[in-house]
This record gives sequence, C-alpha cells and structure tokens, in this order.
Amino acid sequence: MQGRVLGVQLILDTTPPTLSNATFDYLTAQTVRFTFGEDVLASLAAGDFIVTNTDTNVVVPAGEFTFSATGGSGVASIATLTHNSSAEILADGHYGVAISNVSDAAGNPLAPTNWPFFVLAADANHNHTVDSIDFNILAANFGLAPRDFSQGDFNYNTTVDTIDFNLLANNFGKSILGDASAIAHSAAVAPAVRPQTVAVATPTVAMFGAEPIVNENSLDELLNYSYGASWQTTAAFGSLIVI
Ligand SMILES: [Ca+2]
Ligand SMILES: [Ca+2]
Ligand SMILES: [Ca+2]
Repeated sequence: MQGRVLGVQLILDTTPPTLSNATFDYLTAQTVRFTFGEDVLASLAAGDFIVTNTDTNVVVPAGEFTFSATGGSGVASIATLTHNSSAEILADGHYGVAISNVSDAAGNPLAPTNWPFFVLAADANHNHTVDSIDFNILAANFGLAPRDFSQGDFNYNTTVDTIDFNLLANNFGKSILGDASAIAHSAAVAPAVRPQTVAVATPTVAMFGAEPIVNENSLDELLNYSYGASWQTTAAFGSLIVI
C-alpha cells in the first residue's frame, strides 16, 4: 500500500488591515466608531486610540472614554470610544484620533492612521454652523424628553432645557469648518454680538414663536421675534440665558 501525501495549501495573509469606516456618532453621546477591513480584534486595546484636540494640541484624557471592541474570526472588527457622561462634553473644535498598534491575525499592521472629526455644541443638524435652523430645532423640542442632539439635547441628558438653550445662545453664529486651516476664517467671521451669561431665568415654550425663524434673521431679530416685547434687546437676552 502506497502512502499518500496530502496536499496542504498555506494561504499567507500579507495584506495589512485597513480602516474601512469611521464615524463620529453624536446623537446620544459623543462616540467615535471605527470599522476595520478584517479581523483585528485580538490587537485592539483602548490605548491604540488617542484623541487629540488639534486646535489646542491637547490630548483628551483616555479616562474620559469607555472603550469597546467587537468582532471575531472572519468578521470585520469594530472599535468604539464613547466619551463618558461623567465628563464635560468635548469642547468645540477639531479633533483627530490617532490609531496605532492595530494588526491582523497574521501580524500585518495597520498603517499609521489619524482620523479627524469636529465638535460644535448646539449644531443640531451638524452642518458646521449654529444658526436659526438649530434654534428652531431646539425651540420645537424645548421642554421635551427623551430627545437627542439632533433634536436639541446638546448636553446629552435626554431633555431639552435651559442648559441646551444656553449652549445654543453661547454658540449662536459660530462656525467650525472642516479643517484646521479654516479656524482663523471662522474666528474672523464670528458675530460681534454674543449673548452674555450673567443672570438667571427660565425660558418656557411659550417664549418661543410658533413659526419657524428664517435663516437670514439677525440675532437681534431672532431674539425679538422669539421673546416679544419683553425681550427687545440683546442685553435683555443676555440676562435671560444664564443658569
Ligand atoms: Ca490581513
Ligand atoms: Ca447647524
Ligand atoms: Ca439637555
């Protein structure tokens, strides 16, 4: 009886993993989510992801995030970092997530990767600018719960209230453009009039107009429209918005 030689085909994986998708999920928390092109689960750890405010070059402390990873053999791995609710919400600005020490089962490393995103409080529709569109969204949801960021819950406590109102008032007219080079421009076009945060009052739904505010309204027009005769000046508005 002749022996048989069984053929064994070795398939060597020499292809490094890729980052196939990345998102900043901002609706109910501030979460960055990364999907890789293949299984890299065994290599994933919280320390592989460093979040830096690229406007200030300050690293967000790792302890402010909760890390998780899912996947398995033959499955694309997903890593998420969720900014903890116990920490202040991430400050407005541009951010980059540096990803390192990620590799597939064969040891092929992910090329050094830095993924950018931006944070702008009260930008309900996430279009880089806080304007009357966002104001109308907040007004339509004021006093309601549960709501998410796109509905005016800008501090992630599920309720749209004066805290969210103040975040919007403080950022009204502010833009954060898509890349760091735009920051100077953004600052240059910031409105001269900014509400002050000095006194205490509680806006109610009744204070908001029933009709949408058109986008070309100035801040003063918007505030007069919203608050009527009792709130004719920006100064009066300023006295309204503080917690
Ligand atoms: Ca591979
Ligand atoms: Ca907006
Ligand atoms: Ca809220």
